[in-house]
Amino acid sequence: MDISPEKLADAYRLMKTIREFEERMRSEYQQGKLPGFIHIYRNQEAVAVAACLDMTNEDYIASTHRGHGHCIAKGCEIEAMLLELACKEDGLCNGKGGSMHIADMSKGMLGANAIVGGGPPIAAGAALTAKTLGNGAVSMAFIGDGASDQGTVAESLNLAVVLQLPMIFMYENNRYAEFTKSPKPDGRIAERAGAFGMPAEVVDGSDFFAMYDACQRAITRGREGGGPTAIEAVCNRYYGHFEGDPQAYRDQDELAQERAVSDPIPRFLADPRAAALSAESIAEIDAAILAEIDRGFEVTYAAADPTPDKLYTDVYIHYEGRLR
Ligand SMILES: Cc1ncc(C[n+]2csc(CCOP(=O)(O)OP(=O)(O)O)c2C)c(N)n1
Ligand SMILES: [Mg+2]
Repeated sequence: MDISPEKLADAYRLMKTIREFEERMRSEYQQGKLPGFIHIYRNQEAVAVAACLDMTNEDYIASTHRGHGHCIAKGCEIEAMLLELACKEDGLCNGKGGSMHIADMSKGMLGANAIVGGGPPIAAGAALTAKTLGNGAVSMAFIGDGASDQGTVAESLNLAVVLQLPMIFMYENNRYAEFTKSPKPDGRIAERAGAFGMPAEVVDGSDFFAMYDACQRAITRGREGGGPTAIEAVCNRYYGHFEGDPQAYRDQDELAQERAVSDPIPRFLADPRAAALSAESIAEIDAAILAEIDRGFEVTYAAADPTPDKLYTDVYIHYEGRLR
């Protein structure tokens, strides 16, 4: 596996940004300062960052309801995201998307999705666009273990194989769907995807380096016309399903044990391949992240809400000159 010092620093910066961004969000949310409903991605950061590190704005991702990490990893700006999550006029989607419908077409981020299993058909459509244009772009769908059983996912697996699409099925098996523990052993999700006729592997989703290696291979295969790939990233859902869920249904000893071994950030820093990052550069990156988040919240709280006359804008798209 090959990773440049710049990419290594980027990987750390992005994982740490997701962590700090969400921890601050939780705290603001608990104080009643942010509206809506949020799902925290903690301990899954290595998946999003490894997945998007080698992507450009021409590549596509379709996210889930647990999408903050996917957005940040794909390059969405922190301030514009915060404005969106607070439903402000200057947010990424003019305050109309919020956490679960945030999108940034300029970054190839096709949207979070409140419909479980809603992302893969969108990502398959984007992969068909890339294949038709022949531009070497790839398209990735993030899919939860719960979502993996949806018919939309099976249809997308089928289409991706039939059409040999440049697509990656990135399963995030955090072993929980809402309040229900997965009845399936790890590996069953990849096995099913593999049965459609694509390479499918199980990877430790808390190990950034293993994830990056698998993603590099899948992305290269897609760019070179090799068709779709599935990756089952096994990870841990650190917090409850949504912010405020006390996880009373989880065995607390098991949860404590899983939390301790599955934090991708200390695991990344303890890996000899991260040795190129000096303590000074880590401290600099950390300080810059906190300053960016502070500034983002300052701007967000001072920003205007959309005015009532905006209620009926952005409802329909007008395909002027294209559809008649
Ligand atoms: C079609 C559909 N069915 C049910 C729901 C309610 N729901 C929201 S999240 C969720 C669980 C999703 O679990 P998983 O795919 O494992 O993702 P995770 O929350 O673990 O990231 C469910 C059932 C929904 N939003 N959409
Ligand atoms: Mg899950």
